[in-house]
Amino acid sequence: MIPGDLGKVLNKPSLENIEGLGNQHVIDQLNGFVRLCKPARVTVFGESLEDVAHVRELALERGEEVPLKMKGHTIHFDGFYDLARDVGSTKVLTPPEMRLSKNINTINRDEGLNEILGIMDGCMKGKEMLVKFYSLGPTNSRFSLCAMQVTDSSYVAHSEDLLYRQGYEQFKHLKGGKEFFTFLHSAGELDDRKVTKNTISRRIYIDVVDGKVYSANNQYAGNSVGLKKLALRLAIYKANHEDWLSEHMLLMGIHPLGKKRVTYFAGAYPSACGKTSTAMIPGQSIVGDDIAYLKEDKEGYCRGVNIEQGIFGIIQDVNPVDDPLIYKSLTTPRELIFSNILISDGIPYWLGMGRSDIPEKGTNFSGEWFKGKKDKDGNEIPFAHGNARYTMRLSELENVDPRYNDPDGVTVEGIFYGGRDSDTNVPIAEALSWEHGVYIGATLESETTTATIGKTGVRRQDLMANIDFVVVPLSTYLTNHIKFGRKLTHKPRVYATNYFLRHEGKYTNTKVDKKIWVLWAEGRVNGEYDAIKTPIGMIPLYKDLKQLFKTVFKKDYTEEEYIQQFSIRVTKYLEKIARMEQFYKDEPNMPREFWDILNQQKRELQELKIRTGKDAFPPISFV
Ligand code: OXD
Ligand code: MN
Repeated sequence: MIPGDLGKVLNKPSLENIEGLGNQHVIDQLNGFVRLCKPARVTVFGESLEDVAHVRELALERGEEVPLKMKGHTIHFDGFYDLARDVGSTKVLTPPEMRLSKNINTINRDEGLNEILGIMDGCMKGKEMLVKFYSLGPTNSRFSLCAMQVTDSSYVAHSEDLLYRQGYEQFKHLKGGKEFFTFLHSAGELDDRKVTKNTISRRIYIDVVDGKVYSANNQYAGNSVGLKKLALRLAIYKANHEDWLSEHMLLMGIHPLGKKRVTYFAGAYPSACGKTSTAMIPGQSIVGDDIAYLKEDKEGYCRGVNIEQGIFGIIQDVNPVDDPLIYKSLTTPRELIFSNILISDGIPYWLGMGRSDIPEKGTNFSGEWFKGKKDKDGNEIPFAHGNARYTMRLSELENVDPRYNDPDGVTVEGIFYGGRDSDTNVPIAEALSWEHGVYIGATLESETTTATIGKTGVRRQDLMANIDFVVVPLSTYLTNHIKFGRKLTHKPRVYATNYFLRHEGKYTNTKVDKKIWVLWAEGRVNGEYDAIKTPIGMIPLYKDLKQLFKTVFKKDYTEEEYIQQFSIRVTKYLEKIARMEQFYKDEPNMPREFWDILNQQKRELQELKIRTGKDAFPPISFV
């Protein structure tokens, strides 16, 4: 018998599940949520196959997802004003004594709680509250954390069943303890299309003190799915108060041609800047494409786990040439959810899919769509959205790494940092030290994309591709990074990558060239290539890239291409340094190493410029 309001709205299996957990903290929280949200009933799920199948059935029954022609495929629409992460409405609840950096969105904790509890009061009237338990990371692993999701959206619960490992049994291992994260979500009032009506009251409030996130009036997974970007924020807070890293990073195995070894890399790229496509480079294996926890092991190596077991991927440009493996998975029967693309006759169509027979009408994120349909500002609505997505399990992919579920994770020997940078960074450069690697991450910049609400193409600072998620002062976060690497006896090498460099408006590389840069980095980690030392890092020798292009793509890589791509754009780097000085100048307690490296790089680049009067230097100048 469960006392309180919860007891009145549970059916028998739910009662058994809640009693089976033996966790009074869970019961207390749920009692509070029931009082607040006032659902008509509450279903508490275990982790049996029937329970998992039931969530998907609910999503179909309620029309939150609609089946497509292909077996297992469904479509979900988020609504016209709910198509990306809403950074503006996402705030950290800060008690009076807590100071965060000025670029982090905050709200006084009492005020914020008052507001969100007001918004969520009665938000589930007449609806069913779903309660699910997950593991962030492989189960039975020292990396992993427990998470409870409470939501009225069966789409959210279904997405989480695809993206995360079930954690009901793991919750039992807490033995009644309160070491878990909680996510309370409500899609709010829905219209006939099952999309959220009151996006104006969309709020995502993060209570780092209490390990809880409240998310209301939204469905787009970056705002609604607690275990994704909401848990990333809570984990960053936790990691920075302990001694590990919670990062917006892929994990992948790199397999050099003709050799038996595999070397694991992590990589941070802002949303829609090549993270998934790096993890999916043909011939390599994917451990994860979005979020990793990194910890030191007993031998002083860095080990990483993917906290997810699925992909919530951007579908634009997934086509047989650029992303053959994902394309195959999206066009064959399996359980997957499409969102915000065009559906016509039960068939999905998305931007850049490589088909020329796109229908002139169908259903998309704007409702019934026809070619030429305009939004209220008179702009033509494309047939699919640029941030449209697919959600599926990693196990559906042919190239999933055999260790993706390993509770000990993989040994991370290299880290990539890359942004959407049209004019400064070379395609790949190796950091001169761990501290320089942290500097590279700290100075990552990128142009905004459709993954967040707002104008696209605006250059902004995005340290470690994590700027939207860092909920501790930036200086604390960077100091934690420096300390983390310092204590490792086997430090990963760090690489700056740039897939977006342009010359006279045109990209200097093709999309597939990233394979060469990652193979070069893998070779460096294994002592195979020499490199040229420059003030911004170690860059490849022409002969090694020429040979890699030849063996991998049977392509002649010319010296002109090399010089164009790997010249050090001194003036541009100096401009970037000035932007960084501006960005970090008011940040108290920055690690001394950051300013030392910045000043040294600035001195060396200025000297070069003054001595020669040139804007850019070909690699040969540094030999
Ligand atoms: C994502 C994001 O969806 O970072 O992964 O926005
Ligand atoms: Mn992401």
